[in-house]
Amino acid sequence: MRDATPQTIYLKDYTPFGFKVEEVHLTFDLAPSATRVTSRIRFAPNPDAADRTFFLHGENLSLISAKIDGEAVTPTLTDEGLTCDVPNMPFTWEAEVQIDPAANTALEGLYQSNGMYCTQCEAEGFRKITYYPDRPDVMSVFSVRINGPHAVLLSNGNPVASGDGWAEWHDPWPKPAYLFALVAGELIAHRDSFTTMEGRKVDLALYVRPGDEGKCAFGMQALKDSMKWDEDVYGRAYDLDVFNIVAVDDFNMGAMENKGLNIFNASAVLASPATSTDGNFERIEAIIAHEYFHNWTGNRITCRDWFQLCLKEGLTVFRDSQFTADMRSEPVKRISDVIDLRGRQFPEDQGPLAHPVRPESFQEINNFYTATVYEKGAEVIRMLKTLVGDEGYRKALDLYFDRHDGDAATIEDWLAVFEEATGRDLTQFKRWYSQAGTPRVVVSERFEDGTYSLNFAQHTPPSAATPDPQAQVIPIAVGLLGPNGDEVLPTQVLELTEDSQSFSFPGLSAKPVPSILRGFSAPVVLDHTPDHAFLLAHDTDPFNRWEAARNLGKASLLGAVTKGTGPDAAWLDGVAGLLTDEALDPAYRAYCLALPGQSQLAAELHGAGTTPDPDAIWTAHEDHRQGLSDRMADVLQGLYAAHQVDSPYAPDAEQSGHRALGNAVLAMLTRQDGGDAAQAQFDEATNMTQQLAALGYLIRAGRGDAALARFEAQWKDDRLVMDKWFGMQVMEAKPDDAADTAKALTKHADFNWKNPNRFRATLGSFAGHHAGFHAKDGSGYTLLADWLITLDPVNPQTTARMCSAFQTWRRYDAIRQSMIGKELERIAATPNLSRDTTEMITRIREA
Ligand code: B3K
Ligand code: ZN
Repeated sequence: MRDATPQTIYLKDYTPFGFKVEEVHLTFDLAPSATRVTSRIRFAPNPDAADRTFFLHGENLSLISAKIDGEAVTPTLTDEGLTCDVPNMPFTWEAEVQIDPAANTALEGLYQSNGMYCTQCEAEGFRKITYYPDRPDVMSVFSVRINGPHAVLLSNGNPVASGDGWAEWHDPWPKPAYLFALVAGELIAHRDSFTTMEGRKVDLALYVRPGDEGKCAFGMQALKDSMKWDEDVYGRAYDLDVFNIVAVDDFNMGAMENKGLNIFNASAVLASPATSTDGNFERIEAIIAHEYFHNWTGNRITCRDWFQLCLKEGLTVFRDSQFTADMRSEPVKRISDVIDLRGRQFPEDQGPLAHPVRPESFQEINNFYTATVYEKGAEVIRMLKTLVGDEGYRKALDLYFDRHDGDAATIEDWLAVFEEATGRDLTQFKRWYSQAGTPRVVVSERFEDGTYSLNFAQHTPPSAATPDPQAQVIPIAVGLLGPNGDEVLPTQVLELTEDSQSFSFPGLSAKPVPSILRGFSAPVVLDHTPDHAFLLAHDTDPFNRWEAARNLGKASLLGAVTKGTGPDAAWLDGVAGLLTDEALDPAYRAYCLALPGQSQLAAELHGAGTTPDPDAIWTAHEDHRQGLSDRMADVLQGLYAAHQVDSPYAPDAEQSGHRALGNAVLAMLTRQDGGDAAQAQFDEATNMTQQLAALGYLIRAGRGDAALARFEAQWKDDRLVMDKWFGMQVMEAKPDDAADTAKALTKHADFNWKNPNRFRATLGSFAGHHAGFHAKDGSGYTLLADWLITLDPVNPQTTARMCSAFQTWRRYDAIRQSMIGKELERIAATPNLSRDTTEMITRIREA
């Protein structure tokens, strides 16, 4: 068995491939269970390579024939590919293979989704299509012919010719195989066009299944906005005559940036006011931008090897966050990114799966498409930009695009352009790429003779990946406020480079209150307890003002869990003040209301040496929500009414801000009126944002049955909306009912567990229900483990990803740890467990 002894691949072992690929011709004869793929590939010896072994990757392929320069050859086949004797000069390799897209449930390689053919090749899926050097540093020009009885036949690049039952495509831009794509099916095109700043007219199309035509307009506009933004902000224009996007129902992740032919999970592109929430619209806009931006950061400049994944992903996430900040609100985007970072990346960095932004080894690369590589990778670039300034960043990026266009590059290449463009030595900064773990920064202060001093001590907890972390370069944005709340020192960026370092601010008439880590200028944990209530009232930095509210809420919740205290008055007063401050952006106010997540509180308790009790945390959360609702009771009706939107629905920042606040207020109102207002909103809702929020509050209030039935009757034929129906019931279940609710849903006729969206909506939501998943009797652990074992042989990628639900297991009490340990053992002992899941479970257990 291929997976019985998984091999570890190391960054340090990189060597170039022995051959260059000059051109690739592929012909596909499509048939659901017997697709024939014929390849004609021109190879030439690579003068830069020492090893001339001719090894082509290939998995699950039936080789029909192979030829070199027209002569039949008999290669040596293994489960992972083939080797063959080849001439020591340029030659043409031809092979015909047969594959079975209909049986491909792993959704990697060429597969079928509702009868349509589509591909997913990143990271190593092309080897399931034909024999090829499937590694990102092998780049070539592809020509593709597709034969099949389908209305739409698509591949990368520009269309060359087509006829009844066939189409030819040519992609002039050399690319690695992971960017290859093919789509065939009975699809409908939603068309538009865009003229680039270079004067190229680009035909744009969004291909969807019949019935989804009405959900295309927003995605298309987002694409055009992204194309324009990349020209305006990064000077990057699009480079083909067409840009196609295809929506697919069965997809392992959000979307994929294949050259000229982006393939999207339907949930990440299809949108309409009646079926999508404001949050869906914002996510769709961001993902479309992300995939489009990859055209330069990922496709034109790709990665030398998969260890360099953050080179394209960190940078592209950073770029899409800049885009969203420009399209919507910068502070709100920053707050939502930091919530996400703390919710997903910090647990990774602080647990058994910790790895550097650029890992040094892996068994299955698909397991490293992580929050660390993506989100921390983006934070690292954000810090770099803060350190070199906007102008230095732009100069470095111009140099990067200029120098590395067409390259398969490395993090060393990336840092070198910054060093050259700005003259800055980034040797120490590079540790952000090589060290795992979240640095903690402890702050102490002193005021003497008009001089205020701040001392910062940094410490990164050691991990298996980084046993001996060294001091990192940490940009800390600081401002000082005077005792009356006025800002006495506007934001300055301090550069922390030592284990411990002090900074002085002379000439002050009174001891100031510091506002530290403004804008969350570095992905660290700040250990500092300033006067949060004062900062909440006066800070000029919107992020830190929100953070102050968050810190008050957190302290109050932790007090409730550990000492049984009720909601803290300073938190209640502070949040009430922000909530009713009509000068503030409603979206921002909605964020100020939100409490830190229950899993984050568990992490805080664990970090402070207390074993977290999930039920106690759940109760504290409930009590705080009730406390705030009681505190605000008199103003809720008025606030709710004030934030209803009368104008026709638009998913823009302004309207969605009002709806976000309106719905947050409705949640509180439901605690006062038992759900009458929520029922009214549900009954009258004309958009999904309001309908879904009301549904959730009705379930929470214990009167959701009728609404759930109506929602199901209304939306049973819309798979994306039904994902919400599945998810909401689990998310809003009481802790004692969550496992039973999820289990009952897995028996529902529409629970198609092979569809990753439906699986995640149900089991993923369950794993995210902190108190439900961690139910005392262990039923949650067993439920998830049962489903992971069921899904693994069908779809290893989605299974492996969801194993991370167990990554925090060492935080909990001995009984829970022992129950989880048994489930992990049971999964690990499953015969023929995939390489993906084996690696994840092994790493989690080794902690
Ligand atoms: N590059 C793809 C992710 C591929 C994941 C492979 N397991 C989507 C993205 O980051 O844009
Ligand atoms: Zn990406």
